[in-house]
Amino acid sequence: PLTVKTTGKDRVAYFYDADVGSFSYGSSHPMKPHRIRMTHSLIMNYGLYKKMEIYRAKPATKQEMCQFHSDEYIDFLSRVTPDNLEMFQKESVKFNVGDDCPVFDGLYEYCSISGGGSMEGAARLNRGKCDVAINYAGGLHHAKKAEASGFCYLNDIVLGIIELLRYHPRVLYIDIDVHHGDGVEEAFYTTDRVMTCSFHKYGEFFPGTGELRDTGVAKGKNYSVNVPLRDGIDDATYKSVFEPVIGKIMEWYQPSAIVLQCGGDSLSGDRLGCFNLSMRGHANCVSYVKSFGIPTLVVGGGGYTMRNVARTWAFETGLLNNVILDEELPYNDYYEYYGPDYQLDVRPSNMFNVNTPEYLDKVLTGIFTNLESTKF
Ligand code: TV7
Ligand code: CA
Ligand code: ZN
Repeated sequence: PLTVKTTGKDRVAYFYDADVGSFSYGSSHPMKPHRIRMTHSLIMNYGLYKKMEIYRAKPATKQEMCQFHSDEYIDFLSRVTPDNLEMFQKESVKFNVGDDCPVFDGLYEYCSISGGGSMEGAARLNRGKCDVAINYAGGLHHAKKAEASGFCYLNDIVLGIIELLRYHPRVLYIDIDVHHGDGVEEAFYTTDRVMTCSFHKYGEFFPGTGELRDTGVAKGKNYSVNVPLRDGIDDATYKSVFEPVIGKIMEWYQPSAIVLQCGGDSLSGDRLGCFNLSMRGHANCVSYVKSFGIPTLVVGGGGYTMRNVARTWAFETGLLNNVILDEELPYNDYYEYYGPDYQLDVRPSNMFNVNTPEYLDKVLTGIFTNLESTKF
């Protein structure tokens, strides 16, 4: 296999729990934990186990979850089941479980796996045991302190960042999911110890937040960056925004750790998304972040066309290990999902790119003006 430019800081710790793929939000629900198992099968059959250390994290405990979430909310998540749901009517409304965030069998266990991977990944980075930690069961960026939202119950990212803050003075959070990373932004909106930067579709799209002018409050003023985008953004256009914005933030903020949310719903052909990124366009964000050689926690997130999420996360895992995966897919447990071509690539479509150069120029200028007004 081809090898890419290395930074000499390439020890990868990959967190995977074999149980995660069996949880189900319900057959008609677009969120499918099974895609994490599909990703894992591709990763293993490409031979990446020879390059990185593979761990099953200890599931997050109640006490760990409550470093961010409220006791009552976590208590509710640990008690509610599809069978006793009728006894929790009042709580279900209060904590926003329902259609987007259904109560399913094993919900609490699923949350503890997702949270455990991000927390243990962060802890390994803290101890200098690895340079990159990966948890594709994480990335659930909408969960709030005492509320489920947008398929997310436990905010594994916030928990991972809290762990990183024990050793790192400044943590940068980058979010390339097509949706706004509202839960992470909100958790750190008033602090300068975490800078958040989300790229997302904005305008008549869930969750409705993430305007250019939402930049943080009090000590956190200008430490939240939002990059609102329109339908159909392609690889070249995304790169022309992502690299200057992240490059500038790296220069100004100089984080000592990074968390990268790799939501796969910004890919072309996603069931819920509306962007037009190819696998390589999406992965360019991972390469660019990796090029800074700073300890990085990589988490999953959205992604609703399962075969494309698995392809892209496998390819990105290759990149993080300095390997360019072969275009021919290896035989794997879910080979039939990848027909008729059985190739690795996720290709862009001919959809129209509504992001005009004038619009993007306005967005970039706005972001740079905010950053330059900040005294670090
Ligand atoms: C990180 N879009 C999460 C993204 C969360 C998006 C939404 C659905 C949806 C839910 C379903 C379903 C769906 C085809 C799509 C305003 C509503 C409209 C619920 C039906 N099919 C991430 C959340 C978003 C649930 N929610 O960033 C069961 O689409 O737009 C909304 C809210 C009210 C609730 N209804 C949808 O990627 C992981 N939901 C089918 C069955
Ligand atoms: Ca985003
Ligand atoms: Zn999303």
